Amino acid sequence: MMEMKDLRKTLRLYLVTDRALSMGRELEWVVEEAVRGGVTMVQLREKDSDTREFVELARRLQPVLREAGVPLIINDRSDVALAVDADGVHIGQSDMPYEIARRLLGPEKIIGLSVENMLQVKEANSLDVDYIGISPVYSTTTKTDTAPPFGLEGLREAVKLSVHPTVAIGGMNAATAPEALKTGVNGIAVVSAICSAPSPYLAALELGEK
Ligand code: TZP
Ligand code: MG
Repeated sequence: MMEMKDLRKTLRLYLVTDRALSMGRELEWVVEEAVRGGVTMVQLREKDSDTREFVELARRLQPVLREAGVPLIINDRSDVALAVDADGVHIGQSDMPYEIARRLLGPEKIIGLSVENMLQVKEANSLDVDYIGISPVYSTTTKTDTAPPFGLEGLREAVKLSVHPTVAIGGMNAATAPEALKTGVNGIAVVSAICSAPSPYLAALELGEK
Protein backbone atom coordinates (compact mmCIF):
# COMPACT_ATOMS: atom_id res chain seq x y z
CA MET A 1 0.00 0.00 0.00
CA MET A 2 0.97 3.62 -0.46
CA GLU A 3 1.94 5.46 2.70
CA MET A 4 -0.28 8.41 1.92
CA LYS A 5 -3.16 9.01 -0.34
CA ASP A 6 -2.20 12.42 -1.64
CA LEU A 7 -2.06 11.40 -5.24
CA ARG A 8 -1.06 14.74 -6.75
CA LYS A 9 2.32 13.44 -7.87
CA THR A 10 1.22 9.88 -8.52
CA LEU A 11 -1.33 11.05 -11.10
CA ARG A 12 1.33 12.69 -13.25
CA LEU A 13 1.35 10.04 -15.98
CA TYR A 14 -1.53 7.59 -15.68
CA LEU A 15 -1.68 4.71 -18.15
CA VAL A 16 -5.16 3.35 -18.85
CA THR A 17 -4.85 0.02 -20.63
CA ASP A 18 -6.65 -1.09 -23.76
CA ARG A 19 -5.63 -4.44 -25.18
CA ALA A 20 -7.51 -3.86 -28.44
CA LEU A 21 -5.39 -0.76 -29.07
CA SER A 22 -2.10 -2.44 -28.18
CA MET A 23 -1.25 -3.54 -31.72
CA GLY A 24 -1.30 -7.25 -30.90
CA ARG A 25 1.31 -6.91 -28.17
CA GLU A 26 0.93 -8.54 -24.77
CA LEU A 27 -0.62 -6.39 -22.08
CA GLU A 28 2.19 -7.24 -19.64
CA TRP A 29 4.80 -6.11 -22.14
CA VAL A 30 3.03 -2.81 -22.85
CA VAL A 31 2.66 -2.10 -19.14
CA GLU A 32 6.23 -3.12 -18.33
CA GLU A 33 7.62 -0.89 -21.07
CA ALA A 34 5.42 2.00 -20.00
CA VAL A 35 6.51 1.60 -16.39
CA ARG A 36 10.13 1.55 -17.49
CA GLY A 37 9.36 4.80 -19.34
CA GLY A 38 8.01 6.38 -16.18
CA VAL A 39 4.24 5.96 -15.87
CA THR A 40 3.21 6.71 -12.30
CA MET A 41 -0.11 4.86 -12.08
CA VAL A 42 -1.82 2.12 -14.12
CA GLN A 43 -5.51 1.41 -14.59
CA LEU A 44 -6.49 -2.00 -15.89
CA ARG A 45 -9.49 -1.30 -18.10
CA GLU A 46 -11.14 -4.42 -19.49
CA LYS A 47 -14.46 -3.82 -21.15
CA ASP A 48 -14.85 -7.19 -22.88
CA SER A 49 -13.11 -9.79 -20.76
CA ASP A 50 -14.94 -12.07 -18.38
CA THR A 51 -14.34 -11.96 -14.65
CA ARG A 52 -11.79 -14.75 -14.54
CA GLU A 53 -9.68 -13.21 -17.28
CA PHE A 54 -9.91 -9.80 -15.60
CA VAL A 55 -8.62 -11.27 -12.32
CA GLU A 56 -5.83 -13.15 -14.09
CA LEU A 57 -4.68 -10.09 -16.03
CA ALA A 58 -4.57 -8.05 -12.83
CA ARG A 59 -2.53 -10.74 -11.11
CA ARG A 60 -0.09 -10.85 -13.99
CA LEU A 61 0.52 -7.11 -13.79
CA GLN A 62 1.02 -7.00 -10.03
CA PRO A 63 4.64 -8.21 -9.70
CA VAL A 64 5.99 -5.56 -12.07
CA LEU A 65 3.84 -2.78 -10.63
CA ARG A 66 4.61 -3.66 -7.01
CA GLU A 67 8.30 -3.82 -7.76
CA ALA A 68 8.12 -0.37 -9.36
CA GLY A 69 5.89 1.09 -6.64
CA VAL A 70 3.25 1.96 -9.24
CA PRO A 71 -0.36 1.63 -7.99
CA LEU A 72 -2.73 -0.69 -9.85
CA ILE A 73 -6.25 0.64 -10.22
CA ILE A 74 -9.09 -1.55 -11.52
CA ASN A 75 -11.65 0.02 -13.84
CA ASP A 76 -15.21 -0.18 -12.58
CA ARG A 77 -15.06 -3.57 -10.79
CA SER A 78 -14.76 -3.27 -7.01
CA ASP A 79 -15.09 -7.04 -6.71
CA VAL A 80 -12.06 -7.58 -8.95
CA ALA A 81 -10.10 -4.92 -7.04
CA LEU A 82 -10.89 -6.70 -3.76
CA ALA A 83 -10.20 -10.15 -5.18
CA VAL A 84 -6.64 -9.25 -6.21
CA ASP A 85 -6.02 -6.69 -3.44
CA ALA A 86 -5.40 -3.95 -6.02
CA ASP A 87 -4.60 -0.43 -4.86
CA GLY A 88 -7.97 0.90 -5.87
CA VAL A 89 -10.79 1.25 -8.30
CA HIS A 90 -11.86 3.84 -10.87
CA ILE A 91 -15.57 4.41 -11.27
CA GLY A 92 -17.68 6.36 -13.72
CA GLN A 93 -20.99 8.10 -13.27
CA SER A 94 -23.02 5.01 -14.15
CA ASP A 95 -20.89 2.51 -12.23
CA MET A 96 -21.25 1.50 -8.58
CA PRO A 97 -22.17 4.62 -6.54
CA TYR A 98 -19.12 6.06 -4.78
CA GLU A 99 -20.40 5.53 -1.23
CA ILE A 100 -21.00 1.84 -1.85
CA ALA A 101 -17.61 1.36 -3.52
CA ARG A 102 -16.01 3.04 -0.49
CA ARG A 103 -17.92 0.85 1.91
CA LEU A 104 -16.77 -2.25 0.02
CA LEU A 105 -13.13 -1.19 -0.38
CA GLY A 106 -12.57 0.51 2.95
CA PRO A 107 -10.83 3.79 3.75
CA GLU A 108 -7.33 2.84 2.58
CA LYS A 109 -7.99 2.02 -1.06
CA ILE A 110 -7.78 4.60 -3.80
CA ILE A 111 -11.08 5.49 -5.43
CA GLY A 112 -11.13 7.69 -8.52
CA LEU A 113 -14.28 9.07 -10.08
CA SER A 114 -14.86 10.29 -13.63
CA VAL A 115 -16.64 13.62 -13.91
CA GLU A 116 -18.18 14.72 -17.19
CA ASN A 117 -19.40 18.24 -16.45
CA MET A 118 -19.04 21.08 -13.94
CA LEU A 119 -22.00 19.95 -11.84
CA GLN A 120 -20.34 16.58 -11.34
CA VAL A 121 -17.07 18.30 -10.37
CA LYS A 122 -19.02 20.16 -7.71
CA GLU A 123 -20.84 17.04 -6.54
CA ALA A 124 -17.52 15.21 -6.25
CA ASN A 125 -16.32 17.94 -3.88
CA SER A 126 -18.68 16.61 -1.24
CA LEU A 127 -17.32 13.05 -1.57
CA ASP A 128 -14.00 11.92 -0.15
CA VAL A 129 -12.83 10.49 -3.50
CA ASP A 130 -9.05 10.33 -3.90
CA TYR A 131 -9.01 11.94 -7.34
CA ILE A 132 -11.31 12.89 -10.18
CA GLY A 133 -10.80 12.13 -13.85
CA ILE A 134 -11.90 15.07 -15.98
CA SER A 135 -13.45 13.32 -18.94
CA PRO A 136 -13.04 13.90 -21.79
CA VAL A 137 -10.81 16.92 -22.34
CA TYR A 138 -10.90 16.31 -26.10
CA SER A 139 -13.10 13.95 -28.04
CA THR A 140 -11.32 10.72 -28.84
CA THR A 141 -11.94 7.65 -30.97
CA THR A 142 -10.77 5.47 -28.07
CA LYS A 143 -14.07 6.00 -26.21
CA THR A 144 -17.06 7.14 -28.18
CA ASP A 145 -19.82 7.23 -25.54
CA THR A 146 -18.32 10.28 -23.88
CA ALA A 147 -19.96 13.52 -22.78
CA PRO A 148 -19.15 16.74 -24.71
CA PRO A 149 -15.46 17.55 -24.23
CA PHE A 150 -14.33 20.05 -21.58
CA GLY A 151 -11.73 21.64 -23.82
CA LEU A 152 -8.76 23.47 -22.32
CA GLU A 153 -10.81 26.25 -20.73
CA GLY A 154 -13.25 23.76 -19.24
CA LEU A 155 -10.34 21.76 -17.88
CA ARG A 156 -8.86 24.86 -16.26
CA GLU A 157 -12.21 25.72 -14.68
CA ALA A 158 -12.79 22.16 -13.44
CA VAL A 159 -9.33 21.99 -11.88
CA LYS A 160 -9.97 25.29 -10.11
CA LEU A 161 -13.36 24.17 -8.84
CA SER A 162 -12.22 20.77 -7.60
CA VAL A 163 -10.96 20.18 -4.07
CA HIS A 164 -9.49 16.85 -5.18
CA PRO A 165 -6.39 15.83 -7.08
CA THR A 166 -7.21 15.85 -10.78
CA VAL A 167 -6.27 13.98 -13.93
CA ALA A 168 -7.15 14.91 -17.51
CA ILE A 169 -8.32 12.19 -19.90
CA GLY A 170 -9.29 12.12 -23.56
CA GLY A 171 -6.97 13.04 -26.41
CA MET A 172 -3.90 13.41 -24.22
CA ASN A 173 -0.67 12.94 -26.17
CA ALA A 174 2.72 14.56 -26.63
CA ALA A 175 1.15 17.42 -28.58
CA THR A 176 -1.73 18.16 -26.19
CA ALA A 177 -0.11 17.38 -22.82
CA PRO A 178 1.91 20.60 -22.34
CA GLU A 179 -1.12 22.92 -22.59
CA ALA A 180 -3.24 20.58 -20.50
CA LEU A 181 -0.63 20.45 -17.74
CA LYS A 182 -0.42 24.25 -17.70
CA THR A 183 -4.00 24.37 -16.39
CA GLY A 184 -2.74 23.06 -13.06
CA VAL A 185 -4.17 19.56 -13.54
CA ASN A 186 -2.07 17.06 -11.60
CA GLY A 187 -1.64 14.64 -14.44
CA ILE A 188 -2.72 13.16 -17.72
CA ALA A 189 -4.38 9.80 -18.27
CA VAL A 190 -3.45 8.21 -21.54
CA VAL A 191 -4.70 5.26 -23.57
CA SER A 192 -3.72 5.31 -27.25
CA ALA A 193 -0.67 7.57 -26.98
CA ILE A 194 1.04 4.80 -25.01
CA CYS A 195 -0.81 1.55 -25.85
CA SER A 196 -0.63 2.12 -29.62
CA ALA A 197 2.81 3.75 -29.72
CA PRO A 198 5.56 1.89 -31.61
CA SER A 199 7.49 2.04 -28.33
CA PRO A 200 5.34 2.42 -25.21
CA TYR A 201 8.62 2.95 -23.35
CA LEU A 202 9.65 5.96 -25.46
CA ALA A 203 6.09 7.31 -25.52
CA ALA A 204 5.91 7.26 -21.73
CA LEU A 205 9.37 8.76 -21.43
CA GLU A 206 8.42 11.62 -23.75
CA LEU A 207 5.08 12.26 -22.00
CA GLY A 208 6.82 12.33 -18.64
CA GLU A 209 9.07 15.13 -19.84
CA LYS A 210 6.19 17.44 -20.85
N1 TZP B 1 -12.46 8.00 -20.64
C1 TZP B 1 -12.68 9.21 -21.13
S1 TZP B 1 -11.87 9.46 -22.58
C2 TZP B 1 -11.20 7.90 -22.52
C3 TZP B 1 -11.64 7.25 -21.39
C4 TZP B 1 -11.28 5.87 -21.00
C5 TZP B 1 -10.31 7.36 -23.57
C6 TZP B 1 -9.05 8.13 -23.71
O1 TZP B 1 -8.28 7.54 -24.72
P1 TZP B 1 -7.12 8.32 -25.47
O2 TZP B 1 -6.68 7.32 -26.52
O3 TZP B 1 -6.05 8.57 -24.48
O4 TZP B 1 -7.72 9.56 -26.06
MG1 MG C 1 -16.73 2.82 -15.91
